[in-house]
Amino acid sequence: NGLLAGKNILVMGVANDRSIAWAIAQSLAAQGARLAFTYESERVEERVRKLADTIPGSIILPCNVTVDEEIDSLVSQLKEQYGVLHGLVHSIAFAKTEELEGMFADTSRAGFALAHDISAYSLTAVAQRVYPLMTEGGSIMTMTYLGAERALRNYNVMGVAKAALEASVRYLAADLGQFNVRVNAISAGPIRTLAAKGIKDFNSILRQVEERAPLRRTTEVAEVGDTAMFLMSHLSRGITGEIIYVDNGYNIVG
Ligand code: 0WD
Repeated sequence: NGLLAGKNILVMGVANDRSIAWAIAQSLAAQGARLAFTYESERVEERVRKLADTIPGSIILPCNVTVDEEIDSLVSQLKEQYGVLHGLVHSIAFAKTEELEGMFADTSRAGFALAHDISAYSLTAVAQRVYPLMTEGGSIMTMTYLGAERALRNYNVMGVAKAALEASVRYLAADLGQFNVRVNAISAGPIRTLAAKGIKDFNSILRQVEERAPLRRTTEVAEVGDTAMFLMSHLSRGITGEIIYVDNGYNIVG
């Protein structure tokens, strides 16, 4: 039962119970989706397994997105277990903390490459391998932030990587539409997670949102989860290549 009954969805990017991917998983599970979670390394395996165990019928598989062979083996296991895949939730990003303060102008070649590899290219690396499993049509989504469009203090190289990610969403949507696969992104307002810890002055960013966002509050993860559920469902069938803001309106006033 539910809007996602009978759908198999891959969720990448759960690190702990505060992760946006975890809130998305809750919303998807509530609508009857069958979920496969990935974990980046043994370091987080136990934590992800414990979380996944709370959602009956879900499975967990390893995948560090910087390694092509790991994505290949993920996809072959999904093919074996599910046959057909209906959705992909990509909620992964990384940059070295030293690149997330001071001037963007100081970004190193290695820091730039790493941030783009994990935060932008990984969407394409996974999408190019999973869309052939989406034989009944599919929905792919990723997570982005306003720093893709505006030069926000301290967001630096991650903003440049998010701009590449958002452009990737449009190009992937253009390519995969012929296979009835949609590709979109959610641009979320700031949420206190592990990844957010890396961003300097995060508290003042939250305060600014509370003061200026039209709805006068910060974004709750469940708001992102429910929009992700909509994007994974038939309800959003006419939407592809879009960046959808779930930020209580902050981007329109900034
Ligand atoms: O305010 C926020 N928290 C916002 C986050 C606002 C708008 C967008 N986002 C985005 C982030 O940029 C990211 O794309 O949402 C996505 C999810 O972020 P999150 O939920 O805030 O952060 P977190 O719980 O840390 O999940 C990101 C995870 C990694 O966690 P850690 O903290 O261990 O790096 O991405 C995963 C990992 O689980 N990840 C990887 N997965 C596979 N392979 C890799 C990798 N190489 N690197 C990081």
